[in-house]
This record gives sequence, C-alpha cells and structure tokens, in this order.
Amino acid sequence: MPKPLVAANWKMNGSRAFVEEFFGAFDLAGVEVDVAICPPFPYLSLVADCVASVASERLSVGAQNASQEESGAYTGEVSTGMLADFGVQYVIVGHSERRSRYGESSELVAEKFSAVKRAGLVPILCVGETLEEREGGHTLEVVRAQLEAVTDFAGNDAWHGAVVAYEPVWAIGTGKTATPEQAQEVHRFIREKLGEAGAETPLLYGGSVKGANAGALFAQADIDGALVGGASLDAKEFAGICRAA
Ligand code: G2H
Repeated sequence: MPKPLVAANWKMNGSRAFVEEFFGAFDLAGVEVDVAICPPFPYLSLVADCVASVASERLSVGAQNASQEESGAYTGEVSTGMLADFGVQYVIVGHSERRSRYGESSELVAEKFSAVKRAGLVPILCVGETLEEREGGHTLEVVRAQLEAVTDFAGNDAWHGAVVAYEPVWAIGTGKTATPEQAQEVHRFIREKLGEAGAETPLLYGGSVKGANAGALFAQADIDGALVGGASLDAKEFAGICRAA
C-alpha cells in the first residue's frame, strides 16, 4: 500500500514572519498521513527548525527544485547534497512552472530526479498536461512521455522510493480542479505505467486542492495524497486538507 502524503508547495511565497506564524497555527491533531512542507530555499533551515520543534515523525521538509549536478561552477544552483545537509527529505522535480517558465525538459527533469535519489532523498516528480493537450485528447500520451523520460534515464527501478504528482497544468492556481473521476483516470494510468513499483508509490494529485474538494479527491482509489499550492499558505486550511487525506 502506498503511504499517503500531503505536501505543501509554498512556491515563491513566504517570509521569516510567515514561517513563524504558519507553525504557530499549524495543528497536526487528527492528521494521520505524512506531511511535507516545501518552502523557498532561504527558509529551509528555519522550516527544518520548526519541524524539529513539532517533533512528529509525520512532518518533514521538502525543497521545490534542485540541480542535477553535484557541485562545482553552477552559479545560482543548489545541489541535492546541500539539501540533504539541511535535513530535507523530499524534492519536487519537474513542476510545470519549472518546465514552462524555466525551459526544463523531461530529460533534464529525469536527471534531477536521479540526482535526488542519489542523495538519498525522495523525488516528487510532477507530470501533467496543458489544456490544449487535454482538449486534443493527448492527456495520457503526454503523461506517458513524461514518465518514460525518467525510466529511459534511470531505469525501471527508478520508481522505488519516489512519489509522483499528477498536476494538470490547466488546474494549477486557476481555481479549476480536475473532477475526482478525471484525476482518478490519470492516476490509474500512472500506477499501471510504474509497473511493479506502482503498488507502493504514492500518487499525489495537485491543482487547486482546497479543504472543500480534498475529501472527494482522496476518496478515489488511486489518489494517495496531494501537492497543495495556494491553500497550503493558510495553516488551518492546509491542516484540514491533511486531515481529509
Ligand atoms: C499546483 C499546486 C501545487 P495550486 O502547482 O503544486 O498549486 O494548489 O495553487 O494549484
């Protein structure tokens, strides 16, 4: 059985004061799933300290990106080893904002995925189609190609110890959520594509998840949790999503 996970992707939001306020209000009571908080790089250390003070095995820290390189002359980059050094456990790779705004190809995302695993961390690989691709009937083909880029680079064993997040691009930050049935169809497809590891790999849904729609999404057979953006900036709302998982 995949271990359910709800991850907060704060994107480029927050401040020192925000982190302190968030942890002042975030209440894990009644939460029975693993929870990861993924802040921007400068706040990883502060979030790691806050997570340590909560002292719950369920709560951990994630990063939103990492370099595929281990060290060297890569100005502005952050390596997976550095993230491990700061107590990070999860790293989001291939978020659609990185694919579309920073030109990250599926091949580069596969290299990052492997670098995360080499550092002993858990990659959260994001996949998903644009509105045009969905309307053209290409959803599964797009998701298949994004997954195959990883297996082509890292082999069939790549999925052991990884998490996959299905995030339809048209649902990200738009307030539009895939219906539970639309999400379930793609999740089932992903599970099948992962082969033997599919049975144990957590599959998260992402795209305008809120307290109000989380329960219906989590009720689907192949949705094991969520990657939450906007709603994760509100500690009470986010805790409600975690409780629904
Ligand atoms: C999708 C998601 C988090 P939001 O990007 O990765 O963000 O919940 O704001 O759509």
